[in-house]
Amino acid sequence: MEERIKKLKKEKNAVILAHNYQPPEIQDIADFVGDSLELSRKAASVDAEVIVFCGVYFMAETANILSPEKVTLLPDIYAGCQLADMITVQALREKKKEYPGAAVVCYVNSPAAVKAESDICCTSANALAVVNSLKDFDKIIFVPDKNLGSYVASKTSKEIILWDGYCPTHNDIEVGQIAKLKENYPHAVFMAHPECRPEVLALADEVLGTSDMLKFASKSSANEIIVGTEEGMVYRLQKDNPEKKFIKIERAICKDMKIITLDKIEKSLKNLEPKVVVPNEVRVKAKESVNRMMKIS
Ligand code: CIZ
Repeated sequence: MEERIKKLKKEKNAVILAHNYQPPEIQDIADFVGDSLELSRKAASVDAEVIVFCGVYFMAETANILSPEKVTLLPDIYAGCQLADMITVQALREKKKEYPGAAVVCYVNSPAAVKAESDICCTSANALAVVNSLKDFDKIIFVPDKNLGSYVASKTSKEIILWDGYCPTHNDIEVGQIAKLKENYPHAVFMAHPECRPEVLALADEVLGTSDMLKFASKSSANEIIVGTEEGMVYRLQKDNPEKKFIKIERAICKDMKIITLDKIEKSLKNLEPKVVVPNEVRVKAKESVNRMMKIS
């Protein structure tokens, strides 16, 4: 199947992008593996007509926002994001009415229409820098992840109005699980994703998005690292740093990330479906919000 996928890729002038949370076999056949923003930037810069985005819906949307001239395929159109589904444009408009003087910062894990309705987008890696860059605003509506929002709130002097959204995979990671792992691996460093709950982050040696986890792991002198995020990341870290031991958190699995299969990639390349297309009026506004972020990081 891998050979057939490679052949189809050539025929269609396509490139395969895989998120850090994708299953091993998908990461292994991808041309690039990374976080959602790295991949969308790659989608925009690469010389290909077709992007096969192995990730979830909002990520394929972001790729399409940045490069509408290319065909963006999501091999399973039902690969959604429960966090992104916890906000709608209508609900955000209501919240804006409640806080008329506030700026809206939206985490990249949000629908394109919510990005279009926001002042600026952010990732887990740059959320604090983005919030602090808004010099004219003391109040920020931060959507949709309450855990990332409260982490930012703990590091800034601005007032952060939280949205009641969360990533179930990260939110379900429990203090007890971390305590047990720390007991079993007393010399391990614990790095946690800011989508984890505050009490889990309180136990972390480092709070990092996936791109920064990779940088940290390669530079750190620690030989054992507990990885407080989705388990696909453990595969990526182990592959890049074979001499170190990476310890996963049991049950930290995003089911949506795992519904992409080699079989679906092959079908998708054959039929050039299912496509993700962001309507132009949404795309233009969402791109402004993404571009403002890119100027900062
Ligand atoms: O932006 C991404 O790719 C996500 C969802 C998380 C991260 O930290 O990379």
